[in-house]
Amino acid sequence: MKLVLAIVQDKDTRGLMEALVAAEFQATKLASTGGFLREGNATVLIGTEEGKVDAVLAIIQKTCHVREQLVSPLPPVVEPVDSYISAPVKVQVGGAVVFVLDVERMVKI
Ligand code: 2BA
Repeated sequence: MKLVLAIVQDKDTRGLMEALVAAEFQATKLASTGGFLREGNATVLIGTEEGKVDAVLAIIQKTCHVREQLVSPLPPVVEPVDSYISAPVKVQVGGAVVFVLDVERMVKI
């Protein structure tokens, strides 16, 4: 058995969860926060058989989109804050960051 752990943007979570349930996968959504943007995202856990991992990845790819986001860099420590004009920079976020893990044992109690 495998555990697919997908970090997705909030905007894509609903579509992803609906598509997973429609394809009869079991999934759990956890609220999470990205370390770089410090914004809410979602971590979706999907436990499934090894042979179905590619189907899960295909659903994630179909429902999670790449977006550009503007970030304002923090002012450097050495310069006075009022002399620093920060230009927002663009970063690309998503579609999804996915980890596929081996599951040693799954138990429902
Ligand atoms: P964040 O950490 O908020 O990162 C959002 C986006 O900012 C990233 O998109 C990436 O394009 C950019 N970014 C991150 N760190 C950066 C840096 N030091 N310099 C410049 N740009 C940077 P994604 O790569 O699509 O990642 C989306 C979210 O997935 C991340 O949100 C984080 O929550 C998670 N993530 C990504 N890689 C991870 C990893 N290796 N381990 C755990 N979580 C990860």
